[in-house]
Amino acid sequence: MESPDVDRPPDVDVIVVGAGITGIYQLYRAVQAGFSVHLLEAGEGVGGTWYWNRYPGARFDSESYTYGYLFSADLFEEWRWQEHFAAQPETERYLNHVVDRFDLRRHITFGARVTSAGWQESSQQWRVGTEAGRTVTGRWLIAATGVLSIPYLPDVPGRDGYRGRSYHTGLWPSTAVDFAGQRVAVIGTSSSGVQVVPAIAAEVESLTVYQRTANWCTPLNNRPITDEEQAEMRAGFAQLKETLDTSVHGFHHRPHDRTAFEDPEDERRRFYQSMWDSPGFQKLTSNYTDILFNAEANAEWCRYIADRIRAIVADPATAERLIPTDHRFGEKRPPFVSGYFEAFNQPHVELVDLRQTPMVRITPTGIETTDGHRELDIIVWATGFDFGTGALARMGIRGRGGQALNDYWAEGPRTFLGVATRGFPNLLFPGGPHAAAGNNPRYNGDQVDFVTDLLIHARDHGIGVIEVTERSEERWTRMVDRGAAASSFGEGSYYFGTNIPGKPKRYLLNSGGRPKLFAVIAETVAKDYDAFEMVPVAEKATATG
Ligand code: N01
Repeated sequence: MESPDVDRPPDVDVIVVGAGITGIYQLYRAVQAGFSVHLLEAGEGVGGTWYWNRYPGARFDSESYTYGYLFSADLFEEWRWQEHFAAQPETERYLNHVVDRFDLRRHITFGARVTSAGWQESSQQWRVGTEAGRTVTGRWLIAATGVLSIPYLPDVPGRDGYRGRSYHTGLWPSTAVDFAGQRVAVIGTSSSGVQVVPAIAAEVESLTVYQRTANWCTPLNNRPITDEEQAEMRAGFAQLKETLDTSVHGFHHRPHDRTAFEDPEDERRRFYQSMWDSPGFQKLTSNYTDILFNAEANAEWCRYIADRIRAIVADPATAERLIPTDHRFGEKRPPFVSGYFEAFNQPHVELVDLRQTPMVRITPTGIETTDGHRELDIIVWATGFDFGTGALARMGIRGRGGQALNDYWAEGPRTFLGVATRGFPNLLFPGGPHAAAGNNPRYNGDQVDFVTDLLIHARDHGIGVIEVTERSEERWTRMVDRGAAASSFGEGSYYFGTNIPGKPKRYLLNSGGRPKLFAVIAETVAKDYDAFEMVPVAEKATATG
């Protein structure tokens, strides 16, 4: 993709791709630092995940005030989250507010899906092309394209011949879908599917939930934020920020101080009840400290959850089908629910267990399993995403010598800190693979801060090109791969890419967690970014934008 840019300065210093929570923060930081920036966004609005996943029931399962931005005390002070776990419309409003409050919208082009991105050796800049034919050049390319942005539709026979309406949760239309009086199917029973089911159950004529694997769902325990809590939260902002900036998983929950069997049985039972009643991820972050790694403790907690499911679901056979039997708690990312199990007590809601009666095909009018055919008006695909690398793989990225990123990563991603890869100079991807493992905005924010400081360092030292060293990339990638074996997530988790046919099985998170990220960032900065080879700026290529 070498082009005639040799004598032309880049259009801007920085091209950012993606106006999700990471891209917006990256745009803010880069603009604040004095760079000229152009952000390209495929959607027609800001929000990223919170723009595309506008399906009924979509909401946070991290506490709203720990998920939002912390870079501005004023912003924190003035935005009044309605609920502990905000629903998608509120989050989308919040992100629009941020963009306008900090005057960022003028840097964004919407409806600009990036389909090519080539490193221009001679001019030391990136040349980025969109689906609509627009071209932008920049010294730096920052792909803030997210880990859950490419919806996955399984290749079920007959899928494309279906004549009813069908929607993927991750590509939900901007106009409301009318479910009233419709015969609806939801395929997939993980985080997205279990949010959709109770949200539409009351509206539809019939709801058939196609489950392949039951998940360890526990209550979200969402509720409105009271005035008193609003005031407390504001008064405690500095402390909250300190906690979130340093916490190992990016949550504000206090870790427990005991292993399970330090407590007697009746105490453990009471504790499990308190966990069941606790908000969201506290069931992971504040549970017994050995809950993920002590098989006996994990099994006991699972038995507790199973009993609670049996107590909610009236039909015993349905209850048993909703209880996982093939994985322990925390082996997959656990979903949090509001009224999911209760939905199956309604006579028009039915669970189809695809392990007992596998799906045969989609017909023009419905779904056929080995148990027969069901006529349907709407199919909701809650079947997940091409996690971690999916978006980067679809941007047509080519680095030095025209090498395709997809070829370099054919066996899985190779990164340093989850933000850079060798052979692709001046390309950074905060919030990409080898990154998040917890409350995403906190990790991604750490990476954005590192990336921005790196850009500032380069500018201050007259550096035009940076490229991560082979050694640094190798060390980080090896750390990720070795740590994967000790991760609580099993290889059946999409964190290993195994939900996508043909995708190499590699761990896609940072198995060293946030402490490792902090340590290596600190070491890199202390050593003047020696993890990167740096080449002085060529005089002719200075941004105009
Ligand atoms: O996707 P998933 P998701 N036939 O990959 C099933 C975030 N998120 O969109 O387990 C039938 O977890 C598949 O079955 P199985 C969060 O990080 C957050 O639900 O492979 N079923 C599974 O049930 C989450 O982890 C929130 O057997 C098929 C489902 O589809 C991530 O997004 C809310 C199938 C896919 O589950 C992804 O969650 C929602 C087939 N051929 C999402 N293929 C919050 O609360 C797949 N499935 C913040």
